[in-house]
Amino acid sequence: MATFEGRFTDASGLRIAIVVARFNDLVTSKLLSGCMDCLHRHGVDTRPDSSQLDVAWVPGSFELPIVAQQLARSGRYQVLITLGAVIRGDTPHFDVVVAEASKGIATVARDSGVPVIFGVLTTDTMQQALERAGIKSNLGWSYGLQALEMGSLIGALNAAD
Ligand code: INI
Repeated sequence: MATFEGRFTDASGLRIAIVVARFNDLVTSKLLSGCMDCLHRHGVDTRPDSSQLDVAWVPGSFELPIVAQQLARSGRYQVLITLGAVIRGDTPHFDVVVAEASKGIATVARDSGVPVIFGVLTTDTMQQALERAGIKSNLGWSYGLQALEMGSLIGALNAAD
């Protein structure tokens, strides 16, 4: 019997890309800093000249999948993280953006075999989003952990093939 699990240590072999939406930047920039803090504390080189970590900015969550797709196809990364914040407010646009972002991100992961962490907050209000991006907890930290786990897990599965 083989048991496969991801690791949270020895992240030196992982190359990671983060795709961040500028829309609701007040929230997404906090998710990004929480995520980078987590990666840094687990041994990932997060310095500006790092060859282990790249960051790409897109206009909104709707654009996350196309950029994630290009990064996944490049073959340079073992795991991708997408960060966005879609806030319902009064707009029906919410449902369209959330549906396209979530379907698109899942499709990129399945088609490429590169795990893509879904770090898109979907909330009714800005207050709820901020609570998840630093006021109470910072889910960016969790997305960083999930990236380490999935990147190393898929690596272990590939090595066993
Ligand atoms: N993009 C978001 O990331 N969050 C939102 O809450 C949002 N709302 O509400 O409209 C949003 N819209 C922009 C969208 O993601 C695209 O960038 C835009 O439609 C251009 O394609």
